[in-house]
Amino acid sequence: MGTRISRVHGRMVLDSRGNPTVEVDCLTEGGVLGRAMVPSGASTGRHEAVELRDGGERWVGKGVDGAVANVNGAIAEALIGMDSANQGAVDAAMLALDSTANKGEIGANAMLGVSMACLRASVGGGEIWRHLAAGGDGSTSLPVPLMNILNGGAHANSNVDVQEFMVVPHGFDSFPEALRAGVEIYHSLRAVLKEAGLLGGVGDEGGFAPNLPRNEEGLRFVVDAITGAGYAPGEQVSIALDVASQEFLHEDGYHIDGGVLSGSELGRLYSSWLDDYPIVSIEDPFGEDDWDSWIEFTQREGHRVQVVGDDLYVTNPERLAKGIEIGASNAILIKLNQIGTVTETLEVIAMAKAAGFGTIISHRSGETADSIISDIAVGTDAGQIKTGAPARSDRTAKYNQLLRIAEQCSDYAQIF
Ligand code: 2PG
Ligand code: MG
Repeated sequence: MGTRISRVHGRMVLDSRGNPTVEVDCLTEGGVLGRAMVPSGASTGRHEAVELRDGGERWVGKGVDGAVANVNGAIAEALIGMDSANQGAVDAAMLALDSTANKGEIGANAMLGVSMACLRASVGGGEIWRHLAAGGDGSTSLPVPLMNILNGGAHANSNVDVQEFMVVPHGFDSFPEALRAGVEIYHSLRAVLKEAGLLGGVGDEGGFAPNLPRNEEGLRFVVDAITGAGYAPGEQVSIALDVASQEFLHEDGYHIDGGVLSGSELGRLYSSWLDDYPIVSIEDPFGEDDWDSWIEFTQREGHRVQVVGDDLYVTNPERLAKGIEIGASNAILIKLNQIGTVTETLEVIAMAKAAGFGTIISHRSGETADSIISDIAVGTDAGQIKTGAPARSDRTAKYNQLLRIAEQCSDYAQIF
């Protein structure tokens, strides 16, 4: 059987922040090589699966020798001879090697590298997005990109609390046209910030990273950038935020704009932004365990804005089931490395869709040239992708893969 796994080999490579990460080669008996690289977050959720790091002084504590050794040892031993085309069995075999609930022994970075490499190997020279669509309900679409053009929070060395100000080019007939709008707006924002004397460097995801007097100023600049590029805010291009509020949640409340707010007060601040700006999506508006604030806000505003759980759900089926049951949000951010295998990721996507939740396939702030999330977004008909600014190769790799896929699949998701 040509798709049988003949070799699994892990190695350390570097990610976009200059930190070690795991790359895996999966070889089949038919001579096909599947290769994948694992991303890494900065504003990580407490409930994410474990990313195994060596600690100590080498690589500033971020070495992945242990994770690589697990790939080349226990995982390789378990997988050689298995059929790479049976993703479920491959992932189950890896899960069986780890007795913890959070992949703390083998490491989610080790498992995910193998899981993705196996998926690549199993399609041979074919397209991953087609393979995934065939294994699902067959539907595909090019996702609406949530493009992070202004970086703050843990991804920038600035005073801006909100982590991501994104533009959402939804009012277009095709993905390439939508992408062009996002790119033109990115360049327009550069000009707007330069004019204001605020142009400095960029943050981890390629967006500009100015200091601003208040977070709301970020919204104003983004609207100016949209109009400056000649697009209609709200009609053609709207705004999405990732507040990543867990990062500024302390014992006494949410520290934002120099003040301290309760969850209800923070929700009211968002409501006032919704009144004044064309915002279609807010991610992690509240902390990862502040379920009550999530429910209150989603009940009040869920009809007019997408409320997205990232740190809240960490792509975990149990946490998502709870959120669906209590109405904590109406959408989920999907990150493969939060849960650690392709199979579990696909299950969470299916579960979210069945509940009528929006699904956004996402990169991490520490990325690589791997563009598998583009294929996953199309092949699962997720509708949305979040993959940073249209700048820096680690981010543009995803947009460029979507441009390639757009030559074969022309449906642009109609969201918002
Ligand atoms: C997020 C992500 C990606 P990180 O919070 O959504 O933008 O950031 O990878 O640092 O968790
Ligand atoms: Mg987030």
